[in-house]
Amino acid sequence: MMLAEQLLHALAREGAHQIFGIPGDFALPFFKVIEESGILPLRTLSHEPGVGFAADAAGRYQGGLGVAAITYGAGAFNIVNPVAGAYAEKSPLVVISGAPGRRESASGLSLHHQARTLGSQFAVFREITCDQAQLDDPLRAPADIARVLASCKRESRPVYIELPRDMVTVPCAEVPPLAPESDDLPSLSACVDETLERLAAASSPVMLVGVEVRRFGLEKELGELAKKLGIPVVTTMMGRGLMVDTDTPPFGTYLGLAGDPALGEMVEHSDGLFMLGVILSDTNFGVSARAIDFRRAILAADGAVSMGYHTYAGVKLRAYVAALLARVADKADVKPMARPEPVVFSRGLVADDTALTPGAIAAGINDLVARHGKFPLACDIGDCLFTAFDIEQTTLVAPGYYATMGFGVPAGLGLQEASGQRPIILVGDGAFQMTGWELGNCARYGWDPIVVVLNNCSWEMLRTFQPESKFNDLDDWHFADAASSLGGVGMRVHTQRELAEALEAAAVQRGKFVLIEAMLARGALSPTLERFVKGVRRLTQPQP
Ligand code: TPW
Ligand code: MG
Repeated sequence: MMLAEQLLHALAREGAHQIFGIPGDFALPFFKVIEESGILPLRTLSHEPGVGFAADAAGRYQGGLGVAAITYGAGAFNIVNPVAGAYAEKSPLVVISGAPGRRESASGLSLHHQARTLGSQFAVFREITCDQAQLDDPLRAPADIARVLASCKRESRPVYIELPRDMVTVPCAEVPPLAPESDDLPSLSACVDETLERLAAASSPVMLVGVEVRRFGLEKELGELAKKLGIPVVTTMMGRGLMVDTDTPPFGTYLGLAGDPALGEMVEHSDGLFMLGVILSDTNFGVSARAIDFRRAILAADGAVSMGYHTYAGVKLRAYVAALLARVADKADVKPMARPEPVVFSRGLVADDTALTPGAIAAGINDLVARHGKFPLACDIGDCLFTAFDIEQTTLVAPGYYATMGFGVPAGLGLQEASGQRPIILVGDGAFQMTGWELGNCARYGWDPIVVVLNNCSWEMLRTFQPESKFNDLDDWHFADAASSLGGVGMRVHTQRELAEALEAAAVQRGKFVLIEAMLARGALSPTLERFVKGVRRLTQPQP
């Protein structure tokens, strides 16, 4: 079998379900094999950032592997930002770049798409991926592929594979099975003992879950663990959408001053904060009303568990959770914890001529969900992300930490491809200007997302920080008018009545994307962004 086929079989075996890509001459031979072998379906998009975001979202959703295939230089450098985001947010993304063949590389000529040296690209990707391989030797390739895919899954971070175009069809042996993860058993057992002691001693433990829980496929297990321990579950901002389909759905999302006050209090006053797969980022903890004392908390993330002043190194989340579950099984003396009131979401959008606000959009979507069931959500950065916290918890992909614009639309396409479910995409006008065009690819693949563009003709989030700058004013692009030429349906709405009607029309219109351009006044912020801005001001302004 040829090298490219072995690579594709290994990807499929390790949890990839499709490849997003854009070819180029250095990648054409590989794309030919992708298409003709049929091992994994190929979904081409229009711009490499879209490819990266869609593949990232598919990997995030599936908890398997997202795959992005691009060409050397121009294609690869275009995908740097999404790969950096996947690194920061721990998304298992495999980047496969075409490259010049060995003879061309040795010709002494500068090759097209070459930046500085032929190795510049490899050096750039070394910085933003957790493992790399150059498949320039068919004898070494199987072991290199196995190592890189194992790293991707173990660390849940992107990896980089460079495939010279003359290596695609060379004969190559099968990629060996990935080595099983080794767990340091003595320390695991001590770690589990101490965890359970600390939780038992706490009077108000809270389980706070973050992105690694989905990446390592542990939502069901943690639901079970929470039930057995009788501990309430809350997600971080980035973990929003986790565990919604378990028996113990989270009570809500911890957003500090920007979120539900009762929930914030519960997390900040907990004497047994049990954090699983949580990234200690400013977006997760930056606007706390009261500094969380992390030394009194337990943090399991990044392949280690820390509590108090010490760390159990080499304790992987999956092994840790499994060991906890096994140990708690024979502990019948856990007392059920008092549970906070669930967060109430606004519903019942009044269909009248009131001008739209982000809060009304959330209410309209909650009504839609009540009538038609849940939709997975893909979100961009901007007030659309804060609006998502006023929508009932559902699967969510969003750049909650790295905060790159342009994620929402292509991520929504990746989410539909991976989940088979129709998503709702929430995106601001500024972000839509970046990657909204990718909707033109929906028709080809039968994707039909409902896209709500929050159009305030503004980089509004930036305006909240610096109101005096006129450069935050954007023009009115009338996005709904472009929908039909991209193969979809567009509706521009100004009032609550028009929004309610448009959402209902979108729900019954299947087979085409529906773009609802929701016109908002500048300064009309979501309740969560309003609280967030106040919270940031409170924390950054000197106290009198
Ligand atoms: C790739 C910086 C963060 S939020 C924002 C900018 C420019 C404005 C977003 O405008 P939009 O949404 O989409 O209309 P809204 O609700 O604020 O009006 N470049 C990239 N990523 C980021 N985060 C920025 C710039 C930014
Ligand atoms: Mg805007």
